[in-house]
Amino acid sequence: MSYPYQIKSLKEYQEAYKESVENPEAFWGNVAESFTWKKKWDKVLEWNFKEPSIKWFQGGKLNITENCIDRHLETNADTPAIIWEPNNPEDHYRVLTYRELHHKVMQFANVLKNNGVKKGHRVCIYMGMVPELAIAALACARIGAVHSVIFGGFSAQSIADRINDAQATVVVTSDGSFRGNKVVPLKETIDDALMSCPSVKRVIVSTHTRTPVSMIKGRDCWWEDEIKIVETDGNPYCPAEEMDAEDLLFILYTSGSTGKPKGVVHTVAGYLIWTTYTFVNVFQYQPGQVHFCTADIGWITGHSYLLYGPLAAGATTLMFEGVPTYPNASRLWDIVDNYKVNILYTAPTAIRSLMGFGLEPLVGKKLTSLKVLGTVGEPINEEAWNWYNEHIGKNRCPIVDTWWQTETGGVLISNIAGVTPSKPSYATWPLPGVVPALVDETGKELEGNDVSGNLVIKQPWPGILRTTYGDHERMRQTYFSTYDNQYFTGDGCYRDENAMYRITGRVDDVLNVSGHRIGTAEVENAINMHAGVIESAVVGYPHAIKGQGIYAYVMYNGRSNNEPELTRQDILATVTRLIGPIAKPDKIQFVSGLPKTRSGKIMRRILRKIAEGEINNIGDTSTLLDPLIVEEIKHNRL
Ligand code: 6R9
Repeated sequence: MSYPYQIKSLKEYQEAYKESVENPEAFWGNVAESFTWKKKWDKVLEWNFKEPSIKWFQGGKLNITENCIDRHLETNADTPAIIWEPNNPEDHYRVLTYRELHHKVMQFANVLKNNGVKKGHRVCIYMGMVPELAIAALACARIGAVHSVIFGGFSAQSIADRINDAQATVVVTSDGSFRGNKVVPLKETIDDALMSCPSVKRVIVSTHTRTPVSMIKGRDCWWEDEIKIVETDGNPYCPAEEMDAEDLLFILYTSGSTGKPKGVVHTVAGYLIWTTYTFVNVFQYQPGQVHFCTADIGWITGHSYLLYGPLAAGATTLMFEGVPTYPNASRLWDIVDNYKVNILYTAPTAIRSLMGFGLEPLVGKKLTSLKVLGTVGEPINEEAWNWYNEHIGKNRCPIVDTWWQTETGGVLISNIAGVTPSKPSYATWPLPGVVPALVDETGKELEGNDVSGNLVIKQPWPGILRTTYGDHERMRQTYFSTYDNQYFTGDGCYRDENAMYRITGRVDDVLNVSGHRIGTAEVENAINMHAGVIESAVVGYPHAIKGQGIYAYVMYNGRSNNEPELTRQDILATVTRLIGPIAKPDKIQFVSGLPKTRSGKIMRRILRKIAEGEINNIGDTSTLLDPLIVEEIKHNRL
């Protein structure tokens, strides 16, 4: 595999950048030539951010699995595509070559077909980090079904919301998954979810933990049995469905500042090209290297840089089932040494948590195979950046700080490993095709350098979301209505004297807890569902390991009001039941009222300051209905 579009020098970056923004059609048309098409496109790009309507490579026909698998068979069939490291280091690892992956994907694609899945149908995948998850997603793409992967930590209620929104007809799951010393009963959670999901006709269950599960006749079947059926059919071949460039590839739900999570939609050609282009460039991937992205496929980082980007580039991608601290804090370093990992891509929260164990877990670890380190998901503080650089990269591996979002499909702003300069806590410069700008509250563009504002993007790049599933107006409202003709990221940002970008965090009501996006409104709605809760307000506060913690102010007058600790536990259980453990508040403060304006709006600014501990710097409270409540809240602050 060669990558003619791989940028090799600062000069090449500057040239590519200029060409890509001045003449995007010629630039991306040229990049697209390196992919496998069943029919080439008629028009590279057509767009307007008003409706919004964004179409890349219209008229083109292709299948992403031919790009991720088939095209590597001729020369790289025996190259490992996926290396799987189990949760328990004593268990057997697995390697799937491109040839084996091809076979397994086609087999499971036939299983999906046998179970009534057709092009355009939505398939929900709820699994742990096992190769079957990758196989299931690719099998959907093979036959043109739209996958919606749901992170294994979400509750039955969250799953049901997502399944119903997408009207999925089939669910693929496992009996359970292993995470550290826990067994997560996935099928049981699916059973609970499906009590309110009439669209689901079939559940395909793979065996992994051998956790006892209920199997409902007519609805549930075993993955292994279904594979046997297609094996005895004798013909494992499954042709790759011919897809339009703009056909749906997948839906991935993500949190916003209002309402329920929305289904971000990515389409086949633009997503393929963006993830591959950014993977090969940002990490400077070289054929034969082993790429280790620690993200779960349940999040966008796993979709783009564990699955699609690396496979399209013919890379070897390492998939790890467990967690960085099990059985001990040396685990990631053992994996790096065992498989001679060349690229390690992880989140600042993982780095900070491992930093907390000191240098002992690094004793005897070589880490000499590492060439490039990456971070993603949240701002990285300088201390963590320096530790990563010194103790993991041994001051010889460039660190790429990659800024992007579920909605952007792949990285938008990042240094290019070893090619463009890095700067601790800066994502630095935009990649080719990306035109960022900073605007003030009124939408006025802030020109020049050394300025801070809200980050917007002025032109489409191939990986931009196309819609929010089933509700296009919501896409317009959320991303294209705040500022005219610009994609609004929701992030605040500083541009330094060298035009390098430093992302400072969300400016909307979205929290980023351990690199996971959580809407404050979602958490509030869950807390308010708890019997006895009158009202609540949720804000973020700085947390040494998670980046942000969740601080909830709760008005409660239910039963056992005199047992606050029990009530706290009950509220946590309610949030876990409705969303999942990742949304549990770190702190719950009971209050007798919330600071509100005369028009009834909660003054979050004040609550945020108190949660951050800035109690002497609250600002103006004169517009409050009841300024005294602020004194009470300050006084009882946790
Ligand atoms: C890929 C991913 C998106 C939000 C984004 C921003 C934050 C991501 C970052 C970063 C600072 C980075 N974010 N990468 N902040 N530096 N390198 O994480 O997608 O889950 O949708 O989150 O994460 O706030 O807006 P997603």
